[in-house]
Amino acid sequence: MAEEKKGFFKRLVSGLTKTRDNIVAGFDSIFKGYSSIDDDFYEELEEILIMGDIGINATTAILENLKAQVAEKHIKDPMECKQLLINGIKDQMRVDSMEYEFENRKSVILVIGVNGVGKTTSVGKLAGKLKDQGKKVVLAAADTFRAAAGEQLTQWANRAGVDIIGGQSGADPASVVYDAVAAAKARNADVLLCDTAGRLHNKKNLMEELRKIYRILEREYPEAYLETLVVLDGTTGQNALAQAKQFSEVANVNGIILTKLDGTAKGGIAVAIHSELDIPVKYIGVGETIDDLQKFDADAFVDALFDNSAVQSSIEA
Ligand SMILES: Nc1nc2c(ncn2[C@@H]2O[C@H](COP(=O)(O)OP(=O)(O)OP(=O)(O)O)[C@@H](O)[C@H]2O)c(=O)[nH]1
Ligand SMILES: [Mg+2]
Repeated sequence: MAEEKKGFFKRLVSGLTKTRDNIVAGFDSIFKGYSSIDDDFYEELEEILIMGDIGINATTAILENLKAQVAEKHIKDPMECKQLLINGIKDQMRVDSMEYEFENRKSVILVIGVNGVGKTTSVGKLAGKLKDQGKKVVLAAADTFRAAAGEQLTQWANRAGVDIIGGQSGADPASVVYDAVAAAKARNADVLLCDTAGRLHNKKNLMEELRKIYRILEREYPEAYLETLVVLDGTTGQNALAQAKQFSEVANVNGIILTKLDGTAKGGIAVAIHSELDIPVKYIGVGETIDDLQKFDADAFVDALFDNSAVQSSIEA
């Protein structure tokens, strides 16, 4: 387990190289380049954070927190700000363990998101993780829109070693969920994981479809804890933030799965999403295989994003 975690951190670190290079290069020049902490120093810091896709809200909050600490601790040396800054971001990104309650309860996880962001892949990976924890998992193939969607999810079900319900294209997604609930109950499943279609819905269609699904879940499976996760593609930066916002307007979104953090220069968007929308990033994806999904770990993530020395020591370890 510790080995697996270390391996994942390495992949995260290498995945976020581009993001880190952007931010850290700027950091180094500021923290070393300024001899005193003044307005120019803060302004340059602000610019780097915003350029790193961290977003206006989060940047403002991070800087206010830093300024307060600088005043309180009478800090004079800009170099001392670096660790304060990193720690401040970690604190802001920490996810309460209560946020993973669905992992401990009988639950339904509804996975939504636009086209191609990695919903089906994430459902497959998550199924594998939960199965490894000894849970009985059932998948609902409620993407009935794309012809090959059922087959794609069936492959993931086989990889993860879990059951799958549905998959006939053209069927009503809500009726797939209905059947899947019946199967989950009959098989005494711990987790029912629902993949959904990612076609670009307009808001009205999406709302109607989700409402139908929620109604079935409420009526047929009231004992299950309901978790709605939005999948976002980490390479799309500010666009991902806009999507999260739109989904949060039509559904009660409990968390984010942020995918494709391997190789993106826009990894800072995780901080923006968390701060702007107050929705925690609960899982991150760093690749296409079943092991490439992990719970979000604020310390590991922020180190991978900002801290060259933590990154160095992990690679050497
Ligand atoms: N590099 C990388 N690729 C990923 C990751 N997650 C998903 N992908 C790839 O992204 C592509 C789309 O993934 P899907 O899971 O099919 O996305 P989807 O949201 O289900 O797509 P639709 O059902 O068509 O809306 C696939 O080629 C995946 O292998 C990730 O974390 N890293
Ligand atoms: Mg899909």
